[in-house]
Amino acid sequence: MRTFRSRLISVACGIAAIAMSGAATAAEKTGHPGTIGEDLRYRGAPTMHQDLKMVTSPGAPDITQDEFDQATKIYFERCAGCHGVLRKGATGKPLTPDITQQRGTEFLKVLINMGTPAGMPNWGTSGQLTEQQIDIMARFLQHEPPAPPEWGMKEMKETWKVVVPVDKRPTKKMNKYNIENIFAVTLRDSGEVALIDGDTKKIISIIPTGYAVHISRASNSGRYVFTIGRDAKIDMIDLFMDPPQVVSTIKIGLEARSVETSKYKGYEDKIAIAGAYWPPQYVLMDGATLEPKKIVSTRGVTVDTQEYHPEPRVAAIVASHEHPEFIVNVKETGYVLLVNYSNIDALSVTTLEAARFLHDGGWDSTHRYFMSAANQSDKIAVIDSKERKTTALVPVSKIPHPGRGANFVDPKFGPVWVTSALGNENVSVIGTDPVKHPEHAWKVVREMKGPGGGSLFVKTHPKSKNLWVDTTLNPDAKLSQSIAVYDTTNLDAGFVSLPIAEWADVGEGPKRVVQPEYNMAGDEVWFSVWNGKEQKSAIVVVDDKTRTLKTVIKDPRLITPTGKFNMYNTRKDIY
Ligand code: DHE
Repeated sequence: MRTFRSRLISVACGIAAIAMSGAATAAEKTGHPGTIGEDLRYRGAPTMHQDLKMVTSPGAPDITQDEFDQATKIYFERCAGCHGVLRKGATGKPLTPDITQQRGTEFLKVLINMGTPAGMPNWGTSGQLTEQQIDIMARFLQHEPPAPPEWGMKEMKETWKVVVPVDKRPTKKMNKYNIENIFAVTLRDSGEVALIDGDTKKIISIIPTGYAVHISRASNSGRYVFTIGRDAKIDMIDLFMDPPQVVSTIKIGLEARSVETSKYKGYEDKIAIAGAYWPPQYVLMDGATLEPKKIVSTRGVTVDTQEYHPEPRVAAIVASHEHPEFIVNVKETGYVLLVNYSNIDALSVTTLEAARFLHDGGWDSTHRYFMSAANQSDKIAVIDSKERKTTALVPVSKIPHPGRGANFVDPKFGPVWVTSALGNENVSVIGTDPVKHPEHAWKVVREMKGPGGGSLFVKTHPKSKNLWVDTTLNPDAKLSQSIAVYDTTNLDAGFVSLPIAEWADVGEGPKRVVQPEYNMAGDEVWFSVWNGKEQKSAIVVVDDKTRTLKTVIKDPRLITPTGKFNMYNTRKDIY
């Protein structure tokens, strides 16, 4: 069984091992110029190497089927997150045969073994790949990259299953739970979601889902939860049932991260959408059954250099409140798409220019402006969902990572939205009120010192004066195991750190503290203490007013909890 450490090594293109060794925090230690350890640790590895067909190319050295299988596994686990599935290059350099054949086997072997200051990690000398594996990789890279299979309507239909038809579902809530205050908690490494009753803190049920569910979103009605696995499997859970259970499921590709349902007046829950990393596409589905209706490819040219990109992945998706539209971040091309679902058979898509690589984001407090992180451009794109335009590209400090961000009223600058960052310690506060505070709108009005880089998520609540900032991926265990909290009415005072992992008292392990999430009332905030698969994890619930420990949710079934989604707050876009 894989340990937490080995999993982290693979998700970080392998090189993260260097950063995990303790002191290594800086770019120079990662061997990837411009890429810091915190970022590398976060880069994911596609999981789909098993679906690849062997390709051999003229001019390339021989490779056997067995070597090809080994090489694709290594490539997808360790390299694809940076160099791309099709090796066209992303954070890493392109590795296509026109380049690699010119270099030749011996050159590539040295490169892979030793690494270079120009960007190649030292796979051999760091002990991560054997001499034999390096030889295989050097030969493999001179062949055309094997493309994973496409996933069209036929494949979707074959995996689509309505477990409980709409007319067989209950017409009213059959259980005793306050479903608005249920938390859907990702159990990352067990391929499940835990539904936890926010009132009693008891686990309602553990639901098998896709692999490593990335996010859960609540339907507009609040009745359904949609989860999407890394393996692109969506499960639609009916919270009216007793116990809640999956009523429809579908696999929309081979890799995915985002799912959402329609929220515009008159179209509530009529349409669902999911975005895939592979194939690069999104799909519109029936909101009640997940029946796939329309698949749209995102392959196209980049916003800046205007070059064709073969695999622009679909990142965050939100449902517009201003038009019958989904707002879709396309990562590698740097465009934001406004996908109008009012007539699926004559789909109209507005393409807005933003910047590369679009990743996560969320609404400002009015739910008109979508604030979206272009993480390799160090910018926040402000998308006006009403006027359908890019309002601003706000420069922020290195590698912003807001999750959905956090909104509050700054005593000096009025309504603001906040992001923390993977790449540096700053917490950037951006003015969001162009009407009453036009001089501050779409500008960083405060750059607050945070505890350190490696932050993934921030959170507050309209009823709270606290702004919570995690530092999940910071190599210093003291930081990755604690949370920083600011008083939004006195930001100049700086932050206070709370030892969340210590409060969890779960024993050994990395115990990374990740993703603050409020309950429905906004008076308590939940943190995952994300430990190794074989170690004890927990959820720590903190009283928001007193910032003291309220309770620790512990259960052997809580395996590697990461994202938590309170049904009410997720449904109403409260953060
Ligand atoms: Fe995430 C949100 C992609 C790694 C936990 N993550 C998102 C979103 C995207 C994304 C596109 C926004 C979805 C939306 O709003 O529609 N995440 C990726 C990656 O590509 C990456 C870097 C590597 C990978 O292979 O997945 C990655 N993410 C992670 C993790 O390692 C985390 C910490 C643990 C895990 O479960 O894998 C993680 N990501 C999350 C969470 C959210 C998220 C909890 C939602 C936060 C929220 O409050 O909305």
